[in-house]
Amino acid sequence: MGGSQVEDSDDWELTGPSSGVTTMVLVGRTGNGKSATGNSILGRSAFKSRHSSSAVTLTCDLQHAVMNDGRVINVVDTPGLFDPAVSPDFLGKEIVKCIDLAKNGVHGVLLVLSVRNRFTSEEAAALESLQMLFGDKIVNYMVIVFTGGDELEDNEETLEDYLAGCPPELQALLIQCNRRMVLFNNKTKSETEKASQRNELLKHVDFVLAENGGQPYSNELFREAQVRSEKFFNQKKDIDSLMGYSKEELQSLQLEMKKAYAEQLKQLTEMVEEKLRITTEKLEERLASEQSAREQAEEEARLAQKKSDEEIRRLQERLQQAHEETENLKKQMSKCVIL
Ligand SMILES: Nc1nc2c(ncn2[C@@H]2O[C@H](COP(=O)(O)OP(=O)(O)OP(=O)(O)O)[C@@H](O)[C@H]2O)c(=O)[nH]1
Ligand SMILES: [Mg+2]
Repeated sequence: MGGSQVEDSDDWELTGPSSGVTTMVLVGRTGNGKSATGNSILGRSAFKSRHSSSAVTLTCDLQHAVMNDGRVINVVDTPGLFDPAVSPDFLGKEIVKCIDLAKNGVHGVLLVLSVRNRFTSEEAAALESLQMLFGDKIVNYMVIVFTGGDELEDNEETLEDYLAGCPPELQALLIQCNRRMVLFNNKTKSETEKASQRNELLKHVDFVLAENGGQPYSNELFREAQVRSEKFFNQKKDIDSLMGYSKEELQSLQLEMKKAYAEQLKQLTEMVEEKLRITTEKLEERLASEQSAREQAEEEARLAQKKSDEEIRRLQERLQQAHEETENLKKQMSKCVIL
């Protein structure tokens, strides 16, 4: 299925308003293994994943698989959306695309981290942007996927060993997510290992869903996209069932419907861009206030140092003075003894 085409009839069946499927969105820094993880979950090479110094996934894409038990899994792969190099324009459009693909709500947000890369403060900031844009509640749906399970195994390390030395930002994140995490080896050829890591992940996602009253994650952006899509879906059905119209008339109706859809998409993009602008502003404000607090602390430390330097100088002077006085006294005493 060509996952990203909204006009694709297969997509409409799988992401259409009444479908009951599990939708998971992969997020995380470029190169952390999002696409490889998507492929492991789906059990096929659905997304392009390879070693490259530049970003491999350039746009959001939805792919699906039917599990052995009949369960339908949707996976939305994304580029490194909140990477520092991403322009706000691109980010806005890709987020709208992602929302559009997952408009029935998200059952699991899979934050992909790699045990091969250190968790950076940039990654922590990216996560903060995600929370600001979609609301804090999104953390309730988050499961952390650590890729590179094979490399830990080669070093005879467990995930717990690895986490023992991880930065405080990551420790805090793990607590926020109630330690919902799973280690993935995307290189494994073992079918048993593939099934076991996938089942562990799905167990977390099902648990998250149960914890959230069976309701997938949604916010006003998703609701907006859903209302729009339902309207489009119904219009499409109406046009498909029209009788007595010529082929040209039907084509022109379809064209109008698509135009209206594009217009609504534009409105949603504007909504997202506005939210992003506010998010960026808030982050900048916070960074600026942190910077000024840091500068103030540095200034206070500098003054304290200056004060202590002066104190030391004064003490040294007093010591010198006392030393001189003692020497003088000694001299006077020796004169007295001679006399
Ligand atoms: N050894 C090992 N390598 C992995 C694992 N998962 C992913 N990789 C490798 O990591 C590299 C990046 O993987 P991708 O799946 O392309 O990463 P991505 O997050 O989708 O990257 P972008 O699409 O650029 O955002 C590839 O060379 C993968 O083969 C893993 O579990 N073990
Ligand atoms: Mg990718």
